[in-house]
Amino acid sequence: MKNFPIAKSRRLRSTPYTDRIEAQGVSSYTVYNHMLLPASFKSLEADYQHLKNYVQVWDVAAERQVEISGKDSAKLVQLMTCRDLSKSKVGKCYYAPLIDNEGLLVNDPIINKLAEDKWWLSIADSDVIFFAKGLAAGNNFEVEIKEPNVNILAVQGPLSNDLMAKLFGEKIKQLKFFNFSYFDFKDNKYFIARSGWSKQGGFEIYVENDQAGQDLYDYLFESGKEFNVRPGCPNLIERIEGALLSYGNDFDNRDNPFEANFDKFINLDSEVNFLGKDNLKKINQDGITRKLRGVKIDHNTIDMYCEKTLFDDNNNIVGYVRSAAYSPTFKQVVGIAMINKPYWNTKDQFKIEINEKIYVGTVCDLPFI
Ligand code: THG
Repeated sequence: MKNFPIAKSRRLRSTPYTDRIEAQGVSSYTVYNHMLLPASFKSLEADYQHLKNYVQVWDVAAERQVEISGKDSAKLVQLMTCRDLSKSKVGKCYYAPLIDNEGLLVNDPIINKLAEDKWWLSIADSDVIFFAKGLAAGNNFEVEIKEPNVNILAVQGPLSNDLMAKLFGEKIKQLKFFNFSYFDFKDNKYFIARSGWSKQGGFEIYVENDQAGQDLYDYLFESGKEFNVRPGCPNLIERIEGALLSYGNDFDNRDNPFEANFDKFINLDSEVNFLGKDNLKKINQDGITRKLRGVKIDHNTIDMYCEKTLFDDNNNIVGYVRSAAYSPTFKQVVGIAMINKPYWNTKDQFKIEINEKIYVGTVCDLPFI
């Protein structure tokens, strides 16, 4: 597949920060929730090294919010996820797989509990809002469902604490992982969570006012000079090494949550009512026949625009690589693959074709780091 330009239109939404990242030299985008999501600046590898050593500001407005509020909002949110939210607390964020009636994955949002009757589902790339509206209508739930104008700025990397404390005060350092609170900066209040799609630590600022967000963006760069701040984005290499899963890439609506390693977020013994519960119980009893595993391949490049098939020595299908990139840390290609039983054991070997040549790879545990 050659590089191709994508035509601009209203359907392909820009963000309040697009002009800024364009001026700063964004070098590629992906499309996520019908919106531009930057994919690289200098290069995947240069961005990766910088993210692991300094601090980056990310335009992740494409992580859209589905706001569910009203009397039956808790019931609806619980109906959509197999994670037991009955003991959930306001001020906390919950990573939670969304499941359909068949027990298959719909999305893997962070669920933010803003109040007993107000929730933000910070979604991955699928149209959760229609799923939620359909369920609300079918169940006669008293809820309001909308996509509010929220545009997240993520501040990620080992120096993110220092940069954020400089703007929002030392008390932001006390914010715990997957908790959120409100912090002031220049007459504006910001919803800030300690979270983000990297393993380097950081925060996510859920910006509700475009102008305030744009000003904040500029202040982050002005104040961040001493920390070598740069624009960045979710980094393919870093997120594969950390096993941060990507809906549409690593798993989709043809996979169940056991296959995608979501076991610790599946609460089948709880009292709560959620979609697909009986089917998940059956899947759990029968056992799965494939699951997501790490793979290492003895090569220095791989181009991913579709699944890549893995074979054994007799040309039986071992599985499919779903995301992969060259890792400067491991000096080989690392990837996330759906591997069939019985080929899924650590150190099991397979063959893969890349650019018309055959290479050898091995199955390994996730995460890599
Ligand atoms: N932040 C926000 N919204 C998002 C994402 C995000 N929406 C889209 C996408 N990312 C949703 N998917 C994920 C996947 C992984 C994590 C968060 C969102 C994640 N996982 C941690 C881990 O695996 O180490 C912690 C999970 C846990 O144990 O609770 O952070 O990034 N706003």
